[in-house]
Amino acid sequence: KAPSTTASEAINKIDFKEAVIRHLHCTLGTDENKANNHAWWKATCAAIQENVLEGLRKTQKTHYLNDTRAVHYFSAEFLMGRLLSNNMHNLGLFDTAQEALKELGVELTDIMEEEPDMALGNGGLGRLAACFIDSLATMELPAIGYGIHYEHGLFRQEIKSGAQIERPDSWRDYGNPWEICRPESIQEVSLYGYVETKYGENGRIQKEWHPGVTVKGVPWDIPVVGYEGKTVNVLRLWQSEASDYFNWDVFNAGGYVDAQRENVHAETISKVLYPNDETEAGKELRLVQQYFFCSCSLKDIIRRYKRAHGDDWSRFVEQVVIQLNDTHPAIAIPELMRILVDRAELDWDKAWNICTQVFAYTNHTLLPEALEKWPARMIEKILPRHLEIIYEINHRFMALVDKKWPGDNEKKAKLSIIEEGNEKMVRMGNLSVIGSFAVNGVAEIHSHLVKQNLFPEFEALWPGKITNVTNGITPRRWLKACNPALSALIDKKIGNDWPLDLNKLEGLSKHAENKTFQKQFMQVKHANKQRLAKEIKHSLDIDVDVNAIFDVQIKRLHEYKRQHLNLLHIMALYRRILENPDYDMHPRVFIFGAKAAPGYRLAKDIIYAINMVGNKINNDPRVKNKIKVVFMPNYRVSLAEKMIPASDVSEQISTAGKEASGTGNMKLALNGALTIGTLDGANIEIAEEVGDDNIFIFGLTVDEVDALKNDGYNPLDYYYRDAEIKAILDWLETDYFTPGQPGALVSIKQSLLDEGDAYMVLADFRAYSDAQIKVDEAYRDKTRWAKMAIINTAKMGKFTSDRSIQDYVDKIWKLRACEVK
Ligand code: 26Q
Repeated sequence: KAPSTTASEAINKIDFKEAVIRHLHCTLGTDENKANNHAWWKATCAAIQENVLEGLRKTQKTHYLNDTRAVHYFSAEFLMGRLLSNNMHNLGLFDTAQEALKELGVELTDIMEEEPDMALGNGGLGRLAACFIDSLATMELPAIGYGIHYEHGLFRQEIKSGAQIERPDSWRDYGNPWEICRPESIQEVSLYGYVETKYGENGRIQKEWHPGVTVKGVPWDIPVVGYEGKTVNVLRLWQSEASDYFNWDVFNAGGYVDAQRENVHAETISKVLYPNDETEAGKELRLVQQYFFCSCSLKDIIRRYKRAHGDDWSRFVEQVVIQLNDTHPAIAIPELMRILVDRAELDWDKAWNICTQVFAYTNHTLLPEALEKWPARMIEKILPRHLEIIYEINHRFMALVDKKWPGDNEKKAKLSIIEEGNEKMVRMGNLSVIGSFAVNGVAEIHSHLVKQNLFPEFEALWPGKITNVTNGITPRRWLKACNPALSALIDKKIGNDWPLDLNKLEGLSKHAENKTFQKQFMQVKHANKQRLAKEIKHSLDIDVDVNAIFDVQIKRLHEYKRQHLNLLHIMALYRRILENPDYDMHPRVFIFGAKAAPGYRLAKDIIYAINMVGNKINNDPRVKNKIKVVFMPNYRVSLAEKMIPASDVSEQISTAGKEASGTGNMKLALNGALTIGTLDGANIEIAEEVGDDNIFIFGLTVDEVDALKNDGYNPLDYYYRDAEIKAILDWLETDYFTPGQPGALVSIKQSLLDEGDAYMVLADFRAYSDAQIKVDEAYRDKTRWAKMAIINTAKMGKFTSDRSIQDYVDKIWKLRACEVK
């Protein structure tokens, strides 16, 4: 009989066991007999980290010696999730570790559950940043992620009597085994104060900012391991601390204790991640956060550049490209100008030339309420010199606009960084476009709409500057690590190099009609569903039928994403069953995961409604378990990793034109879920890949949404003309789902009827319901469904984040890979 492990693996296993035990003893001060799962987890991380750090040292040395050009990914959010499983997979140590621990009597999958998620992001944008740095390391591209070391990540969600409660997230309470503090690279950041105008000896006007406050930025490095472990890049996150010395100029000059100083304590800056999703908040601390990490990061980049090139700025743009993840880091543009003009004493044009060759900007939204604007007065108070610089940038830009469109004040008003009005506002989107050499949207249709609707004047002024880079997801985390059974099946069928070349999955297509393969594929799905069913039973005490369709909608809660459209359809099914006990449908489990921004009333009402309607349906014997509704609390990366492999149906039902891309749609399809969705964001490109027969597309298109809006959309038309819609909405007004509390769910009805149904839920309802009937029919045909599911997995090659990164490299970054030996 062949040995189960090769000789080198056996040695690795012994070494690994030795390392884990050593860390139990020497790092954690415990031993094999006393250690609990948490200690085993930490010791295992420490053993893995030894390998990670070796790769990090080699990578940094190689990049330094080769003086490589690098991309600097600026993002207020990095939604990393858990790192142990990912790092083990990328180092090729997963099996070794699993076997080693087994021999020590420890189950790896159990101890992995000890790791808290690094939830330093809200949703799609933050997770995209995490997938991108995984791909950058995998593709051996010199890159560094820059962000904020939040003490508290996105709030933990609890559900009490159906309603969302927010609790603080404390991911570092028991220490983070992956991060390394780098006190040698601390930076100082200034805030508040005033600007003094001086006249230099050559008559040149000099501006000197006398800050009111100085704070320290302490960098924490998280190693980012590429697949196969060659390149290890870093994610550098800044933590704020009180400075050792204050700048007392304001006090001395004004003779009074500046009130601002009380406003922002140094330590508060990196205390908590703002939980807003797609709504602009305008909070002072948020702007301070943005400036804080941008300023630290720029100084860090410049320090590294100067180490190699001294004061010669001429090669800066060859070495440095900075990608702005939405407008959250846009303040980096005037900050770099300040450093170049006020500190390095470059003349304006030279400085501006550098700036506009360094920055590139990714747009993630078209929603007007989500476009960042800051009151000029607020910027003036926090960053007085930066406001002057913004005005100067704008002044010169307006002159350029006047050259192109002489005397056209309408054009100027639209293109200006400053929005005039009751309160002057600084438009961060306009600043980002003007200060960058490239602008991109995140899916074809989104980029098209950025050009056509959001920035048409910029498109006319600078044709070609706005481009598309369709989003992607890392297949290492979102297939290999989260779905080991499917990965093993795929390995067996087409070989194991697909994680690096996802187009290889296409090789599964030719087996899509093979009965044996179909059976194996669906057996994996079934086993994943059993695991999720257990989790549902454990956390919510709801029994779900594993033979039912697992229909999943997981994403932040927002009206445009239309979780309430899903809910209205569930109510329709319920009503049909009550009216006709023999109503013919395959049993279905509707599973939701969603956090609502704490201040978003209607979003919270929708969560409450899902829970109350679900509770009623789940406990109504007349339903005979044909429908179950499950709201999984505290949706997060590690929960997504359990839900996605167990999904049959992927709900991607945003109003056309509103979802920039979506990335959950890609993760679900990759794991063999079929999409029911609108022609929005990346759904369109998914449909192109899988073909119309393998996706359930419904609803208004972008053009039809626009046309209906222009014709004067009236939701009451749908209410009065569709008896089912009327019955459901009226139902919400009763106390049927909220006994003793009539009207508790009425805000949903109001938003749809009285407030105009801005997201056209009622207009799409019937088409959605019809599409759901098609889903039901398809599922009943086992062979057909298996084939469709396989084709979905097979056709997802395009959506690897490696492809997205290659697009950025080719179109924008002009980077070269650097092999690390
Ligand atoms: C704004 C102001 C104040 C505080 C917070 C914010 C804030 C924070 C996060 C605004 C927006 C976000 C996140 C946006 C986001 O996740 N957008 C999503 O980005 C994905 C990646 O490109 C897309 O796939 C989604 O379509 C898009 O909604």
